[in-house]
Amino acid sequence: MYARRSIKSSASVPLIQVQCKGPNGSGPEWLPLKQDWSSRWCTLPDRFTEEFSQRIYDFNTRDSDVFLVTFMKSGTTWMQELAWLLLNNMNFEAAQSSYTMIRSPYLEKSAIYSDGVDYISLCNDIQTNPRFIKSHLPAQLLPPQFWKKGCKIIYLARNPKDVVVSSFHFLTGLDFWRGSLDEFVDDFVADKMAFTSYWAHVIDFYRMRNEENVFFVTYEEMSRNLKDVVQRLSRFLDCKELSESEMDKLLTHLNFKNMKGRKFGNSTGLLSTLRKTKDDFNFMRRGIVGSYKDELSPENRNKIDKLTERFLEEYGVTESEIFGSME
Ligand code: PPS
Repeated sequence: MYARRSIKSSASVPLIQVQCKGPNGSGPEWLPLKQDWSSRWCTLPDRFTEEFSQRIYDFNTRDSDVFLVTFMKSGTTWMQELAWLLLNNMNFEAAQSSYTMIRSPYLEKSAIYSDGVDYISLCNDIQTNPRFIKSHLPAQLLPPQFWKKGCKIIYLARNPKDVVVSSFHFLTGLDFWRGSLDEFVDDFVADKMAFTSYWAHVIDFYRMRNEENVFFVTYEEMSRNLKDVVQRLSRFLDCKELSESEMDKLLTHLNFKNMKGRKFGNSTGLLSTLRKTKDDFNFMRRGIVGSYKDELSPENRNKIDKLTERFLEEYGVTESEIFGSME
């Protein structure tokens, strides 16, 4: 069902690549997207064993489930906080008394962190509905039931240069990465970073964006007009329309500075219980569009842009069609 191969990378944890061959060897036939899946390898920590893949494959969904799928550092936690509140009747009190990452668990987290918790079982055993589960897995490695049952999926994408900068700081801060930014960019464009290929991850969902159960949105749209995203998402999730004062309260709650300042809005504390973090580590780093402009050298930008051009050419899509202009 799954092929795997080992790769050499500069990451501080061993990585492998996984491909979904499907039960008949021709890829994940349960996905609405029909294409040749033989080029879709996903880089993952080697803790993503055959047995682990099978457990994800067997994961039972419920009709009311909502999943949030993102490539790492795309604004997942921001969207988790927003969608969790919509799905939970705007319960700000609960949102202010536990971490977003606890209220909305991470399906494959046990393959990343070794804190002794079995997160697949944890997701499985949630008693309340709807469950709101996060995953960084690409479409073909997600549980087939997502698709067979038509569960609601929110897909959040962020432009690749900001993803690289944010990932570099995050992985360095958590000691998952010990090299330079130049080496990091090289590994990213060579698909030697966890969850890459970045573009395969994004484009597959972009091409499924008109499926009834898929809500495709970008970090850039959230930054430009969060109110509009809230309204569209609320309709997608069949939530009640927000009054003006509820909307104002929600937008204030989701504001970067406010989230950063709240103990349970900022995951820095929680992450430091999972890994030894560097002294200057802060999960809520800059929270802007275009931080790559003052952090990536022209050479590194060029490498990522070349990857983008090469990849998107085949699909006749441009980066600015997906993310809007970043100039
Ligand atoms: S993770 O670890 O993959 O789940 O990280 P993820 O949550 O996807 O991404 C973290 C980045 O999102 C930024 N962030 C926000 N931006 C704007 N507003 C709000 N409220 C917000 N919350 C989180 C966070 O700062 C990381 O981006 P960078 O560029 O590193 O600041």
